[in-house]
Amino acid sequence: MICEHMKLNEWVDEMTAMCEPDQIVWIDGSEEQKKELEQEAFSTGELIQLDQEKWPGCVYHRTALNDVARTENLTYICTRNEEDVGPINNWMSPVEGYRRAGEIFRGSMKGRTMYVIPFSMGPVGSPFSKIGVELTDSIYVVLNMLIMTRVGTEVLEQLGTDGEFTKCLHGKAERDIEKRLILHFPEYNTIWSVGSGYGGNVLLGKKCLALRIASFLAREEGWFAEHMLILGVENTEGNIDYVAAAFPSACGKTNLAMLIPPEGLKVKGYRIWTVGDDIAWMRIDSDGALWGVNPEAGFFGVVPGTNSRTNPNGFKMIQKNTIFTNVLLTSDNGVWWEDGEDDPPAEGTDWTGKPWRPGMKDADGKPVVGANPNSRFTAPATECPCLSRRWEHHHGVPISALIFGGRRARLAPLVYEAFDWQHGVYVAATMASERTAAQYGKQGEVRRDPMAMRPFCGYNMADYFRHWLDMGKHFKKQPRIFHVNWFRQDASGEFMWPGYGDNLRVIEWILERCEGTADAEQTPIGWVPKLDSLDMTGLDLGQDTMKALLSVDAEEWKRELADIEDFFKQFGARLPGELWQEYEALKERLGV
Ligand code: O2Y
Ligand code: MN
Repeated sequence: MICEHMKLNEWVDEMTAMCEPDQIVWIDGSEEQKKELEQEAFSTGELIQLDQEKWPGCVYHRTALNDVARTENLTYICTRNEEDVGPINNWMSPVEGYRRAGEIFRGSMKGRTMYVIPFSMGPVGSPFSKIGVELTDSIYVVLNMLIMTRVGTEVLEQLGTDGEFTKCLHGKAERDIEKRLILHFPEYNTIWSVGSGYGGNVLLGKKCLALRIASFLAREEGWFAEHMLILGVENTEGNIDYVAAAFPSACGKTNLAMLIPPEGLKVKGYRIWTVGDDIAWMRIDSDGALWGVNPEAGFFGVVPGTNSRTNPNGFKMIQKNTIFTNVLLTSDNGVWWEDGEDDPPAEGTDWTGKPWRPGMKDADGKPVVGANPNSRFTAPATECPCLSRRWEHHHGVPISALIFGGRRARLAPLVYEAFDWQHGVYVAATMASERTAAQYGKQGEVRRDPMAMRPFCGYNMADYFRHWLDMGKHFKKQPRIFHVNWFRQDASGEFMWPGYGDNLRVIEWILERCEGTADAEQTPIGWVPKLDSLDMTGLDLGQDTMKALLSVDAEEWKRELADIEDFFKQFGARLPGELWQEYEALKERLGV
C-alpha cells in the first residue's frame, strides 16, 4: 500500500523512531491480510481459533489479568490550560503527557511489528465522518479495528494527500498498570494509549476518538458526539421513527438497541431497526432537524447475560465472525458465559486461563466465574439481524426524540418528558446512575453522569452544557427530550418494570408525545404519562405498581436538590446561568 499523504508518512516515521518496531505493516482492509494476521496470532497463542463448525469465523482472546476494563483513573485530557478540561476530567499538560508516555513508548516495539491502520469513523466519504490512523503493536487491536471501523485502502484514498486525520498511537508496552496512560490531546488531534491491550483503552476509534476527541471537534464545528444508541421503530404503515438514547455504561444499551417487541404489542406490527448501540454523531441538517449516524461498524458488547431471551438479535449476531474476549473456553474449543444460553460445561478454562468447573468457590467461599463480568464480543454490524437498512446512509437518520436514562432504585419515574429544550438540557445534565457490582466504585453509590458522558467528554463539562444549550437555538424542528428509568425498585428491592422488550411500551409513548397524540400529566419534574396512557396489552403489572412506577415523590426530589447543587457548584462561574435558572424553577415547582 502506498501512502501519498506526506504528513501521515512523516508522523509514522516519527513514531517509528520513538517506538523502534522491527517492521511496519500497513493494513489494507483485505480479507487475505486479515486471514494472515489471524494465522500469525494463532501461532503465537495471542488468539485461539474456536471450533469452526459450531463457531464459524469466531476467535478467542484472553487479556492480562490486570487489563480487563477501561481505566478512568489513568485517562487524561491534555490541554494547555487546566480549566479547559474542567473538574470532571483528569488533566495533564501536553508537555507532561508527551514526556511521560514517551518514556514508556520509547523502544517498546523492539522485536514487534507496528501496524498502521487507516480507519474511518462513519461511512467513508459521509459529511459526518472523521478519519483516524491508529499505530499499534497488537494484532488483536488490528482485528478488532477491522470489525469496529471501516479500514484500509479506501480510507487512505479518501484522506488524499493532505486530509485531516486523528493521530492515534497505541502500544502494549509491558501491560503494566503502573506504566499505563490513556492520553487525549484535543488541541493536537492526537491520542496516545500505552500499557493496555484491551477494549476502550486501545480501540482508539471508539471512546477515545468517537467520543472524547469528537466531542471537542463537535463543539468547534457545531454538532453532537454523544454516548447514545440509535434505533428505529417501524409501525404498521411502514413509517420508521428514530430515537437516540444515552445511558451510562452497564445500563443495557445494546439490549435496548436490538429489542424485540413484546407479544402484546406485536399486533401493531412494530419492528425495531438498530442503527447503533453506543455512539451517535448528530448534526442539524438543511431541513433544520436533527440527523444522526452511528460512526462505528461493529458492536463491542458485554457477553455475560446475553442469551436468546435477553437479546435474541444480539445472541444471533454473535454466532459468527465474532471475537470473544475473556469468556470461558470450553474443552471442545467453544465459548461459554454466565447467564448465557446453555448450562455450564462440565469443565473448561476460565478467563484467567485456569481450569474451571461449575460450582467452584474461591478462598472466601465466593463463586468463581468462568467469564469475566466485563468480557466482550466484537461482532460486525452486518451480522445483526435487525440492522437498519439506513445504517450506512451518508446523511444518517432523522432523530425525533432524545432519551436520557440512569439506574435509579427510587426517585426517577419510569418516564417523563422535559418541558422544553432548556429544561431537557437540565434533565440530561443532572442525570445520575447507581453503580452495579460490575462497575468500579462502591455498589449502589449514585454517580452524576451528565448525558452519560462523564467518562467521555473531551473538554470542560460546563462548556459542553453551553454547547447543548446553544445548539437548541439552531433547530427548525427541535427533538423532544425525555428521561427514563427501567430500574425502579419496590420496598422489597424487586425491580418493578420488566424491561427488555417491554421498554417499547415506553418508547411508543415517547413517539406518540412527539406526534402530539399521547396523554400526560404535568408534575414538578416534567410530563409523566397518565396511568392509562401506556399500552399495557399483555402485561398486567397491576394499578399499584403502575402508580408507583410513574409517581413523583416531591420530598425525594427536594433531597436530590442538594446533591445537584453541589455538582453544579464544582463548575463555578463557567456553568451556564440557564442551568441555575432551571434548578431554581424546579425548586419553586417543588414548593421549596
Ligand atoms: O471496558 C471496556 O474497555 C469497554 S467499555 C464499553 C464498551 C462498549 C460500549 N460501551 C462501553 C462503555 O464503557 O460505555
Ligand atoms: Mn458505552
